[in-house]
Amino acid sequence: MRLNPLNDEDLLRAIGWNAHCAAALAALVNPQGRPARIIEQHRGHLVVHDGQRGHKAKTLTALFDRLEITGDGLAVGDWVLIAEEGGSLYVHEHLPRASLLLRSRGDNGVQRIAANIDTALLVMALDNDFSPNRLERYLLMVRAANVTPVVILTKPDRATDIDAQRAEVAALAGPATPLFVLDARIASAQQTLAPWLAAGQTLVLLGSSGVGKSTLVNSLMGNELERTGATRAYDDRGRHTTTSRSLRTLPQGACLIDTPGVRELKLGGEEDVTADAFEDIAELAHSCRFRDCSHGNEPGCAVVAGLPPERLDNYRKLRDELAATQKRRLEAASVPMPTRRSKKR
Ligand SMILES: Nc1nc2c(ncn2[C@@H]2O[C@H](COP(=O)(O)OP(=O)(O)OP(=O)(O)O)[C@@H](O)[C@H]2O)c(=O)[nH]1
Ligand SMILES: [Mg+2]
Ligand SMILES: [Zn+2]
Repeated sequence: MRLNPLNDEDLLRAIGWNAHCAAALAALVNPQGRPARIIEQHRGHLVVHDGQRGHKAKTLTALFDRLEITGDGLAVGDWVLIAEEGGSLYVHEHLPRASLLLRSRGDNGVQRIAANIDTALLVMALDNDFSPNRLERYLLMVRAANVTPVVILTKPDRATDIDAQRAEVAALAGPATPLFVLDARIASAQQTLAPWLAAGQTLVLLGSSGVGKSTLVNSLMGNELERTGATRAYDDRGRHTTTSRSLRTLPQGACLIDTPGVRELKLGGEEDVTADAFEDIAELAHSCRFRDCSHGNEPGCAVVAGLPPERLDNYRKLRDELAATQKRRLEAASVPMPTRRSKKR
């Protein structure tokens, strides 16, 4: 499909269009409409951006149904094709994604956090928010989606022991994962994160409420665009100031998605605990006596013998949670769709 000259690739690049998008578009058999990106998602409508400006749009029923059947749905960051119909703008097509971040919701469903993400900025504060176990979950989720994690530890001015906390996180995240300690309120965050902020890149901010995600957006924008909120004095917990996900373009060229703080991150079910977070277990497991050792009560288990007890606990917890999530998702997928007749009975 030829792109509309008023909506050419240069304009789209400003909202993250890249070679993957172009290939996805070229692969469509009979594309209807012009490319745009979902930058906000509301109850009754979407906001899509075509490279020039944002528009309110609705999803065409046919597309909605098609996605529903496959258990999919649209997410902020998705690329779509839009076209007018009867005076309103509709999303007609959904382009295949390069990546999708997922988490489990309480009701057995999954929440699509954001799509077509290159880098996830995992933000954790060095105050009472500090929890290496929680960060481990984020790392798992992000790696499962083939998204590059960058860890940002904020509020150094509120830390109990920066060096020890940093070392603990570095050991957990591994040498390949960039790790920064920075005050989200200061402008030098722009220089620190410059390698990830080039045009064509899309980043998402993830972390608890009150850790400074929106503050960081403002520092990167050089502007007070996002609302921020003070944390509770007695426990440093945030007040859930940001309430919806939104994508914006940074002066450096990249797109950044701010998200509301998550109370508790439940794994989406796609993760691989051993490969993506516990390489030390994978390594030790070669020496277990039994090849299918579950690192429980088996004799000769090298993992139980070699791993610090806390790390072993966290591993078992994540592994069991993941198994339960996968089982639930499998069960949900095998429930036949209710037909009209079976509903009446
Ligand atoms: N002391 C200190 N305060 C910070 C730092 N970074 C952010 N803050 C403050 O922390 C509070 C919460 O920041 P927000 O940016 O609203 O946090 P958020 O992660 O967006 O929170 P939600 O939108 O609720 O998910 C604000 O009052 C910020 O000014 C920091 O490095 N040090
Ligand atoms: Mg916020
Ligand atoms: Zn074992």
